[in-house]
Order: sequence, then structure tokens, then C-alpha cells
Amino acid sequence: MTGTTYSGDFDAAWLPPAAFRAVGSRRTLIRAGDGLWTDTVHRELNGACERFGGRVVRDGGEDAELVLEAADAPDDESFTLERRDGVTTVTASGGRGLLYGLFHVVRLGEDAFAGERAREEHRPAYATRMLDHWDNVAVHPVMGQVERGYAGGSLFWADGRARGDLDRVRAYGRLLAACGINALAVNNVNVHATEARLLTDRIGDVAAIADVLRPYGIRTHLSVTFAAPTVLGGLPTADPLDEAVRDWWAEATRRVYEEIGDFGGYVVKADSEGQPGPFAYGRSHADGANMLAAALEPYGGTVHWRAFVYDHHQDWRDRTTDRARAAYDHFTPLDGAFAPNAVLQVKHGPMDFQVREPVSPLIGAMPDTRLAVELQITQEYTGQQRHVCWLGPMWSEVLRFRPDGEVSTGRLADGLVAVSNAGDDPFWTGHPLAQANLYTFGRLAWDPAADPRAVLDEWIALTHPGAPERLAEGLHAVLDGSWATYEKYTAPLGVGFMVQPGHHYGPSVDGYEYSPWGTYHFADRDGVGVDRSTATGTGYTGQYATPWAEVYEFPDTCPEELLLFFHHVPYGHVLAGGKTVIQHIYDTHFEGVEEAEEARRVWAGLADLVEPARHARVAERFEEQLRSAREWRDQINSYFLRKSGVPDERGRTIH
Ligand code: GCV
Repeated sequence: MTGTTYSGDFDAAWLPPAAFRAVGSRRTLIRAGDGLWTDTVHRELNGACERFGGRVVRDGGEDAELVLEAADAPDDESFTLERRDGVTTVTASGGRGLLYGLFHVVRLGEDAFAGERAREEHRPAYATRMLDHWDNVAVHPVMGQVERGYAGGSLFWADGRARGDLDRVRAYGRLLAACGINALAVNNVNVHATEARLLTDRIGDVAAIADVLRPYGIRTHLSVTFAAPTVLGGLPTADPLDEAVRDWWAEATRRVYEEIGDFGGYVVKADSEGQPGPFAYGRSHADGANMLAAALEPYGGTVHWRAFVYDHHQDWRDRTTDRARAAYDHFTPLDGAFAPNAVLQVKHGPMDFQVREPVSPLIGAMPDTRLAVELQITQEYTGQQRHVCWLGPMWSEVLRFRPDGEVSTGRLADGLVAVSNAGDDPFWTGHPLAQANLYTFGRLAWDPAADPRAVLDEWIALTHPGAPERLAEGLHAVLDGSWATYEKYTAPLGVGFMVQPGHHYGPSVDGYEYSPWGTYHFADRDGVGVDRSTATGTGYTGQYATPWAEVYEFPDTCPEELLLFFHHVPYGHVLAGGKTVIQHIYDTHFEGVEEAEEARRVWAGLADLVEPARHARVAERFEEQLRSAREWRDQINSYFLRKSGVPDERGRTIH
């Protein structure tokens, strides 16, 4: 049995004490001045040494096997690692780099102390590696404590108040530092009345969280309502060009920084799904964002302004409006108009975190604007942490995409943000295997070129120190293909949104078909899919640059997995492998369920290697996953059989 990782009320996840065995049994010298992050490193090592018999000193230490040294550039996150003559050395410019260097050595375990190692340089690709929590302070009547939260309550808030349980927040910060996350927004982007006050009279609650996260290199951010000057300040307007409004924000922001000196900044969802915004005053989103940027600028803060702006009161009869076009249409005319400390936060796909979407054409179309790409770790549309669905391969594809079709080097955008999947569940994420998603996000944000399977190896080794090969193989068998499996038994070929309205769990093929949300599949008796071509459709393909505009324009060149996202095709349309679309739908839905059954079988066979509570939790979730997957298979297949009248060529039962 490995991975005995419970510590008190919550799981140790990827930082169980045993993960520190290698560093904790060494003689370590820290050669760095005093500082918050150096102190964190020292504390971590002290704890590990007490457990495993090593020693850590801050000077002397001639016989050290591990040397951690830092100069005085506290904000630099990079570090180097080398091993020569029996000494492993981490060198950083400052304490933050030292912290990441320590966790890197922890990840390497005994390998960090074996043989010689040439000097390696480690530097994060994305300077901002941020989590957004969609946590409400007060329980929302529809969305609950955490909007789209599948891991219990909030880590920060309960029933209208700060939880005060900062031990758990501290443990969370530590986990996040260990996978490289360095920023966090503590409340939902849908800012309701109670949450709005976090900006003003309840800022102390935010400051308390910031104090606990700071030692782990995490800056705290806050979601604010654009209407704050009216709802909190009593002003008659929130017009971003009104002097009194601008003064109000300047003063509110000054007070925030009085409480939180290193406050990261604001996150804003404006003119989106009912949230207030600058359109009400005839102003642009650049006007809105720049007003907040101006308030934050004197203190080095940033406004993350979300680009999730679309018409959610669409008439389904109106074939000219295409929700996928919305962000590009709204924002590209504003390129170059945003302040340097305003970051446009763009969902990775043009719709809304479906299991398969193309990369948003906005990314790459605003060269004079700072962009952050937003991913969704919380599994709103990918099984809600009842289904196992490891999203590493999806994110890796997104992060390797290049708008100009070139080979993927460097970064896709300026920052990376993701909606957290963690809550007060003892396993943090509801489904214990969903921890791998949180870990993978952090690591890919640091190094988007990393092979996601190698990241999974790290997660497995850290979470289950000393695990036999059979456990690692089993976890790979369960996780590696789980996104592809989920895709197979849910909405086919990129068409998306065949979910039950509102909560978005489980199948409902026509659930959004005649709705105002702009999410359609247009299935009829002849075919299915959305014509987004420039020649005959909504023109969405024209939002891409070459080569993607041409690639997506034609069914023959469009990547198969996105076929129905871009094209309406007959059921008899033949795919590259020779199958028709309708047969592909039937086959993938049968296969998806079989793959989920196989994953459940593999998991059952790991019972002797996994803690009973963890094993039981996953096993229980597999029962629900299987029930739900069969429901998906049967509803999707029956729907398309009935629409098309085309029988399954293999004669399987379709209801
Ligand atoms: C926070 C989707 C979700 C909403 C979420 C929204 C957003 O529409 O269903 O719950 O709201 O995205 O990203 O703002």
C-alpha cells in the first residue's frame, strides 16, 4: 500500500510527507538572505529533515549535499540546477526562484542526488499562472457556494462569511506552489451583492487569505463588479469616463493596497451573461478596462478583463448570429486600445469549455493587446468530477496551437488562467483523480512544451511515493485516454452542447437547440453540424489567419474531430478512415462506454495499492460514470438513428 496521504481533514495530494524523503535525509545549506520565500524554503526543509533525519543550516554547512542559494532579486522565479562532485546546487536570483527550485528537487527525489548533472536553467514560460475561483461568499440560490464547483464548498467562504479555516488555505497554497501556480482570484466572476463588498468593507477577509498564500509565492486577485461605484459607492453612474467614477475606483483601489500591499489586481466579467459593463454607458470595453487599469497602475496591479462577451438572448431562428464569432467581433476592433496593465482574458475556445473546440481566433488576432488564455479545470462540461477526465492532452493541444500554423515554440499568450476545481472536499477535488488536472495545469503553465504524460508521471510519483510500477501503469491506463473516452460517448465531432440545460450534466441532445444561448447543432433528417464556413455559413472560419482559415473552411481539410463544429454534413459524409459520420457516431458511442468499463476494471484491480478511502471514492464515481456514459450512448445513438433512419451497420441495439 502506498500513498498514505491524509493529514488531518484533508488529503496531502501531491505533497505527502514521503515525497520529501530524498531532500529530508540530506545535509542542506541555504545560502540566501532573509526573506519571505527563503523562510518558506527553510521551513519546508526543516519539516522534512525532522522527519527523515537530515539537517538544514543557513550558514556553515561545508559538508552539504544540497545547496540552495539565492541573490537578492525577490521576484525572479527562475532557477538553475546542477550537480557536481556530490553536491546538488540550486541557484536562483531570489526567494521565489528558490521556492520553485526546492519543489523541483522534491519532484526529482533521489534522482536529484545521483551522478552528475550539467547546469539546467528553469524559467516559467508564463509569468502569470493563475487560478480563478468561482466561489461565492453567500450561497447562491441556483449556483450554490461554488459556481460550477464539484468538490464540496468553498475553501475560502461559507454561508456568507470567510471560513477562517486558514490551515486548509495554507495547505492549498503549498500544493499550488509545488506545481507552479502564482496567482489566485478568490471569488466568482459573477459578482453578487455580498461578494461585491469584498472590495470595500470586507477587504480584510481577502487580506487574511492573501497573508496565507503569500509565503507560497501566490498573489491574490479579486473579481469585482463593474457596477461597484453605484452599488457600493452610491454614485448615480458607473460610466468609466465619468470623473467621479474614476475617482471612486482610484480611492477604492488605494484602500485595497493599504490592506494588501502586493495585491494582484481585478478580474472583471462585464456585459456578459447579465453582468453590468460599459455598454450601458455607450462606452467600449477598452474604456472600461482602462479605467480599472488606471486605478491599479500606481501600485503595479493588473486588470484581467474577460472577453466572454456574447448575446445570450439570441433568437434561435436567426441564422446570421453565431456565438462563436462574438469575442473576435467585439474585441479585435479594440486592439491597441488597452492599457499596458490590462490583460484580455480569453477562453481557449470560442464557445464555452466544451470537450472539443478549436482554439479561439481571438488568440493571435490582437498583437497589440496583452492576452491571457483561460482554461477550465473544474469539469463543467467534462463530467463534473464524477467522470474521470484528465485534461492534460487537451490543454497541451491548445497550448501548442499557433495561430499562424508555425511550429509551437514559446507561448500562446501572455498569461494563463484556469478556473479551479478545488473545494473543501477532503480530497480537494471531489474525484480524487481530478487532482491530476489541477497539478497538470500548473505544470503546463510553467512549461507548455512538456509532454503531459510526463507531467502525469510526476503527479503519480509524488502522490504515491514508492508506488510499484503496477500502480503507475494502472493510473496511466485509467487517465491517459480518459479525455478521448469522454469525448467518444458525449457530443460527437466537435458539435458540443448536447447537455442538460442549467446544470450541464448528462445528455440532452436538443436541450439548447431552441434556446437563447446560441448553442446549436442543427441536426435534421439529412445531416448535422454548424456551417461556419465563409462561403456558405456564418463566416467564422474567416476570423482565422492562414493557414487555419483555409484548413477549417472545407470539410475535406477540416480536422475530423472538429468537423461538426465547422460544417453541416450529411450523415453519409465519409470520414478519412472510410466510415460515414452516422456510423462514426454509433461506433464511438459504443467504444466510449467500453473504454469506461475497462477503466473501471483496471481501477478495481488496484485496490491493494491504493488507500481504501481513496480507492472507494474513485470506485463509487466509476459507477456513476458508467451509468451516465450508457445514458449518453443510448440517447445520442437513439436520437441520430431516429433522425437519420440509418441503421447501425453492425446491428447493435439502439433504442
Ligand atoms: C461564471 C459558463 C458557465 C457559467 C460561468 C460562465 C463564465 O457560461 O456556465 O457558470 O459563469 O461560463 O465563464 O463566465
